[in-house]
Amino acid sequence: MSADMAAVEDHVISRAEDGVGCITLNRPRALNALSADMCLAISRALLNWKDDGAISSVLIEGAGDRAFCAGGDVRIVAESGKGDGAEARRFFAAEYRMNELLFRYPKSVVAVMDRITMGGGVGLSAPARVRIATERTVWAMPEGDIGLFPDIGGGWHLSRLPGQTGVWLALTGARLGGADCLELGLATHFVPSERLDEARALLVRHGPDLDLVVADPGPAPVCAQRAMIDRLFAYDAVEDIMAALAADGSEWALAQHAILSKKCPTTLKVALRLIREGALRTSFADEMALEFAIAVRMTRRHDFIDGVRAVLVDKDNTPRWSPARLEDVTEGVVEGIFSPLPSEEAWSPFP
Ligand code: QUE
Repeated sequence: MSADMAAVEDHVISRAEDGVGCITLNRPRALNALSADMCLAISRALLNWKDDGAISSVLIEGAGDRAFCAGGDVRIVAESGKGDGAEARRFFAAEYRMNELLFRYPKSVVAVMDRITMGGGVGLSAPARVRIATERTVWAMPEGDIGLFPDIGGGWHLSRLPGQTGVWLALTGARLGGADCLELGLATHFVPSERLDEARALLVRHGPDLDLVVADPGPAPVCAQRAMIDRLFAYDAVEDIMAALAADGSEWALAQHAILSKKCPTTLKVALRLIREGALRTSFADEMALEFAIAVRMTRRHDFIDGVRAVLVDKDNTPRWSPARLEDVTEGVVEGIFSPLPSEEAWSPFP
């Protein structure tokens, strides 16, 4: 085995433990952010266990004490986007194939959404049958900060959340805690982090029945905002949402307006259209094929290159969006980003 292979294998640990296939994202210094090779390693384990009679369920968790999974290796994707984009395509193809495999996986998958669960981490957890949040969960779709878009099936998952909460989360990048995740259905169970070891032991011995370790997370802050979210984010044009927030004038609405004013304008329009269209879609594989086309376009645009520079490389947090104003993101630009790829470049799921 080459040194490179060993390093990649180390970033994903997979092992069978008493009938449970355990996958650990093991790249804690990068907040367990996914690389193409990590997605391939996870997929290989899932495919091996799919028809293995000795494996009844799969557990996915993150190593270290900071994150389940903070997203994808977007620095490498941005480097690729400056050039021929080949590595960016390899990354998204592998990540979305893994997402789609999880979505239709025939066995129970359990995702432990302890601590940071963002972007790629949402893609790993949202399709899982059992989604465990804790009091340390920090959930978000923050792609508007870097000129990307809420991918990993965001058009599907976010459009199926209650009311307009998916639109609010996609556009503002709002962070949710464990109680909010349970309230919105992003999590199916709330388990105090001190009981995660017990939860793990229960899974191995009894399958995914966690009644003995769940707890009441207390009030979900999002509940107090639901009426405003559902009223002010109900539009089909980002400009209309901005106008509604400004006209409302409440402290909360103006805070959302200020947040949206800093996000990548093209991301905002792409995200809203993706969610409105995603609500009507009937095939998750179709969703991922569209998101792959969008990802190929978005990662070659100036906004993504400069967004990654500003947030993750130089850390000055001042990306220069182009277009800088919502009204200059024309229907034609968005249409081009959404247009299907030529068939020889199109994404396809695992057979
Ligand atoms: C917005 C994002 C991402 C982000 C920060 C944002 C994102 C992402 C990462 C990330 C985090 C840790 C890593 C890494 C990437 O940060 O998508 O490689 O080690 O993947 O404000 O969309």
